[in-house]
Amino acid sequence: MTETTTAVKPLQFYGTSSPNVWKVQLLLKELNVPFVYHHLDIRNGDQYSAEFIKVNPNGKLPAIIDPNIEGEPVRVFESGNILLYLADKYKRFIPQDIKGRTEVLNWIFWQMANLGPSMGNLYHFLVYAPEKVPYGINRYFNEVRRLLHVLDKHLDGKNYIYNEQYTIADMAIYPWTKIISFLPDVNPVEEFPNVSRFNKTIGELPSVTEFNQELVQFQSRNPYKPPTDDERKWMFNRDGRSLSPNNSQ
Ligand SMILES: N[C@@H](CCC(=O)N[C@@H](CS)C(=O)NCC(=O)O)C(=O)O
Repeated sequence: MTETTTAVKPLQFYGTSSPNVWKVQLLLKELNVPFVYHHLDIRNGDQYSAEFIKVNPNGKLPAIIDPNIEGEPVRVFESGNILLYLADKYKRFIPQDIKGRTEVLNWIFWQMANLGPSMGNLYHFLVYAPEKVPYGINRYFNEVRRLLHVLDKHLDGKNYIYNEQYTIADMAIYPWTKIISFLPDVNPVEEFPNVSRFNKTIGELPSVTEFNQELVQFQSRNPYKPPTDDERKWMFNRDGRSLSPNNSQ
């Protein structure tokens, strides 16, 4: 009798250093599945290469390709969808009952549609905008503050987003609570005690501790530098009419 074994092929994982990518890194650490990481330089237009646009037509990170599926490999983009795809595939970090699953998805959609975009826009107006625009800063600051109060109330008496277990909802939200210290004039521990406790609890999980250590090492090798004028064009001034001329084929 002959025995056939199907070797597991590595996932192709496209990322850069950013909270949306960290979510997937947190899940992959727990799942322990093989993957090949492709670091894209978003300051120089890698996200608009013809090759990457086939993986994510929206030109954003993270994205993955899973070759371990019947037929053609499957592409997955949008960080929340990647978390959901992998959690469903491995039946881990997502409740298997519809009520639990729905509550986890409530918070993933909430993060994807609210906390992530508003924090991203606030960061843009505070750090990247060439001139300080008080209207933009105030608009996003108020919204981020409101959202963090929503989260703080939800986390009252809880360690995790859902049912005292580590799920993909925690993985979606933690990368954003990890960076709330950039908010001006806010003492997170005083104003958002439950969010701060959640941030500490998740940050102390063994896989997350390991992730954070690797991130500190990466950040010390790649310290923040303000983008140059050319880099700003790739990051903020694309109008969707062309791909990257440097990477088009
Ligand atoms: N909703 C998307 C947002 C993805 C996103 O904005 N990614 C950023 C990094 S955090 C990016 O790729 N930026 C490159 C660009 O905007 O050109 C997700 O959650 O995957």
